[in-house]
Amino acid sequence: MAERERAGVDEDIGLSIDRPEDVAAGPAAVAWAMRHALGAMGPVRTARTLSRVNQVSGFDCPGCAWPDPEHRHHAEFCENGAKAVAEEATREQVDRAFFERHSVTSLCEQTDYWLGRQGRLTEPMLLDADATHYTPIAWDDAFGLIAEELLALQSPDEAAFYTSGRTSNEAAFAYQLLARAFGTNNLPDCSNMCHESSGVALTETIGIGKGSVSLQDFDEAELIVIVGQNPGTNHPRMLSALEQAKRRGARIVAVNPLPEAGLMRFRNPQRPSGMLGRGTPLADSFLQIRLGGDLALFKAINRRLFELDSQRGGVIDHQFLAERCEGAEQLRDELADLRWAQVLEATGLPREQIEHLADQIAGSERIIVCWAMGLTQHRDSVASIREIVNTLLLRGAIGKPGAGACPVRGHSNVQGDRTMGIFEKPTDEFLDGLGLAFGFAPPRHHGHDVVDSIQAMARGEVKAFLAMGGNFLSASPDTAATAAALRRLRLTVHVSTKLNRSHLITGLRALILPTLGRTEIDMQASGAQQVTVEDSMSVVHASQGRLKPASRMLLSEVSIVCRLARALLGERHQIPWQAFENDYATIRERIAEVIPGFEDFNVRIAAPGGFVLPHPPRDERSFPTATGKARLSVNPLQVLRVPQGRLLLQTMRSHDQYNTTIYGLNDRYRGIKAGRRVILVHPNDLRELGLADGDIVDITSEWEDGDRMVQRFRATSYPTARGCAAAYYPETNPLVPLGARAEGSGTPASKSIVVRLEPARA
Ligand SMILES: Nc1nc2c(c(=O)[nH]1)N[C@H]1C(S)=C(S)[C@@H](COP(=O)(O)OP(=O)(O)OC[C@H]3O[C@@H](n4cnc5c(=O)[nH]c(N)nc54)[C@H](O)[C@@H]3O)O[C@H]1N2
Ligand SMILES: Nc1nc2c(c(=O)[nH]1)N[C@H]1C(S)=C(S)[C@@H](COP(=O)(O)OP(=O)(O)OC[C@H]3O[C@@H](n4cnc5c(=O)[nH]c(N)nc54)[C@H](O)[C@@H]3O)O[C@H]1N2
Ligand SMILES: [Mo]
Repeated sequence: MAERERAGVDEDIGLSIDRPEDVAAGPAAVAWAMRHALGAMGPVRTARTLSRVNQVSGFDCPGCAWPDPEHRHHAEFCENGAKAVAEEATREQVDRAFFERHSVTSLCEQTDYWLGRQGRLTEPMLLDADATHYTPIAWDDAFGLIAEELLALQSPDEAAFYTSGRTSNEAAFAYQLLARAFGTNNLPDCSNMCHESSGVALTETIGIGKGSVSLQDFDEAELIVIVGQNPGTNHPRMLSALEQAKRRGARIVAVNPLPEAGLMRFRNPQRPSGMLGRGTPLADSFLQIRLGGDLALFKAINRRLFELDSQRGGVIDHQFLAERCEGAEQLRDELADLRWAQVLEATGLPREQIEHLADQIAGSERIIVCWAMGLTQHRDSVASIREIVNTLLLRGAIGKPGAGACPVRGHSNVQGDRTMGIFEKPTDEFLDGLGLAFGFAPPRHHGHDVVDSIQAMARGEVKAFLAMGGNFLSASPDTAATAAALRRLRLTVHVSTKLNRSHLITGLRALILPTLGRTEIDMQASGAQQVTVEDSMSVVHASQGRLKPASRMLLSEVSIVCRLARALLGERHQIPWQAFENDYATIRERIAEVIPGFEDFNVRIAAPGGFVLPHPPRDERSFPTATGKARLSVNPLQVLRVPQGRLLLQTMRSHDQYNTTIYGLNDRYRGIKAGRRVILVHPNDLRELGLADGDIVDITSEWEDGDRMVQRFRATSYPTARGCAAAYYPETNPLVPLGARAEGSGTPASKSIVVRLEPARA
């Protein structure tokens, strides 16, 4: 056991591969959820916790951003939600004695799985310059130290303030206010690595960077196309919505290089019949596309929509295009030049399959297209998403019931954090509002996103790094380059619930500031506090923790921000930090003042289920672009060519992880047990490369600035698309070059990395 948990050596001890499953959820999922929960929390805490997930008076599940249905089941959570809750509500503790026992160097030897299992952080800790161990520090001393370091910088832009997507609206609003009052827009966030491409593409085309559907639309859709998403693992509650849609007669199409179990069949654990039988088949058709082939696919579909329309009419919504959109003629002209040879090369799909999907789209009035990381983390992500918007606009499938664009977000409040101003490129409107409300002049020049921050650290231009949650080192691309950049800093600060690798690869001095999780009671001067979050469908609702905090020394995220602000800014601004900390309703009052759509915020979150933010395309088919029209766009196709003997690698999640948090070593639906160092390759590709299933290989990525390598992965024969491989993140992040980014959004292209495989060196 001890051997397996050491970094890099878990690959061949106990690792086993079975046939992938073709059905998701069902009784096994419930059993797994309970096993995780009981193991971490014990029976009483398990019952108390799981009965509160996503209930009207409980806390928002920290798992994913899928919305809550209006009619909630008694247990409105899923296997992976239960794991997320258990991870936070665990009774294990990482206290001062733990840090006395383990030096930072010895902790570096441990796997992410081991680090996560050690339990909750309990008190503030300092790693001083040249120290070997973290030692306790009082809260006020910690804030004093950060203030001293930040005030010693030559410019506020020498600091960067990262945010992960679990942070509540209240904490996020206060945090961006702190950064801007200090004087910088360096607010990189996990969105930069996640749905940034969606935000950019949607803002350019429909004028707002958020999805246009609500959960009710799933009840009315005729056709649901799921592109680049693995909901069985990452958004399990979405399967219930899909199953319901399916029973009503909706057709579901999956576009994915992998035959993911959750897309194929589903057994609903919340219905008695779901515990028996083979489950409901979900996808009616499965297009096993090559990595990065989606732009070509949707271009071909759009071309066919124009062709069908000229043949028989009634396919293109001409009235909608004439009244509300622009750019349709240019699109038609450009698509006329599209060559099938290129489309087939890029997608690897048979022409009939593409035409069949186009025909389904042409024949359905109410169409939803859903997507996630399979679409956003490629060089041409923004172009691909714009092309999907073209499809929807051509069919008039936006701003009407049962239709629209559905980027399914990841972190439970990643969308809300952006709404609150966690953004390195704020609009002038937002800054005007902020300046007016708080009587200061916010900085106007744009800040660094994630990759820009790393590059600025490497150049010595950013010297201090603060993180509100997350695991910046392990989530970012190019692990070695990111580690080297972080090590150059004067100070790294992490507000965290659990230990992770970012606490170990630090600047000259480092602080860990432990915080309350969403499940816990947040008691302040005015009483127990609520916070709010926004889901993937723009619904804002309250969340209130019910568990006793893991330690008496924890502060809430809001308290940490407010106390740091007072230490850092003193009387420089008239921002009522003390009042904010005492009563979060006062923060919501100011949010209502600054951010459109939050009028009467405190009143409206009292309503069960919360309220929906305005979304002009969804609500009234109006498009807040510069011209007031929705924009069809021309997106040139440049097929990504993979040299002979190389594969295109995607880095993805297993069923037993939450981003960089590893819950366990199994990926049940894909048949992988007791190990994560695997690379999934098509059997014919393995053969052509002269490799066999079970061979241990080193993986090398090839990029213009040189090679990068990770060692000792088990080559595994798997039914993925030809020429494409898959392996888990974060183990393979060292392969993703900092320079490999999506055009237009800057998102790391972590799902299309050119690699070669070689038998592992002994
Ligand atoms: N349990 C659990 N839940 C989570 C998370 C977690 O780690 N664990 N993470 C959360 C977060 S932050 C996010 S962003 C979401 C992520 O949710 P997903 O996007 O579902 O996550 P990934 O595992 O990255 O899966 C990407 C999917 O896209 C497919 N894909 C990859 N490349 C392509 C391509 O080029 N074209 C097409 N059509 N498909 C492609 C892959 O085969 C895979 O099925 O989940 C959230 N929910
Ligand atoms: N190669 C590759 N890289 C990727 C991706 C990929 O698919 N492939 N996906 C990208 C995506 S989509 C995302 S969103 C990022 C994720 O990037 P991050 O959001 O930075 O990473 P997480 O692993 O979600 O962060 C986990 C840590 O958050 C802390 N935490 C948990 N809950 C709380 C809380 O309530 N408050 C606070 N303050 N801290 C908390 C814990 O200490 C835990 O260790 O990774 C990106 N990186
Ligand atoms: Mo994400």
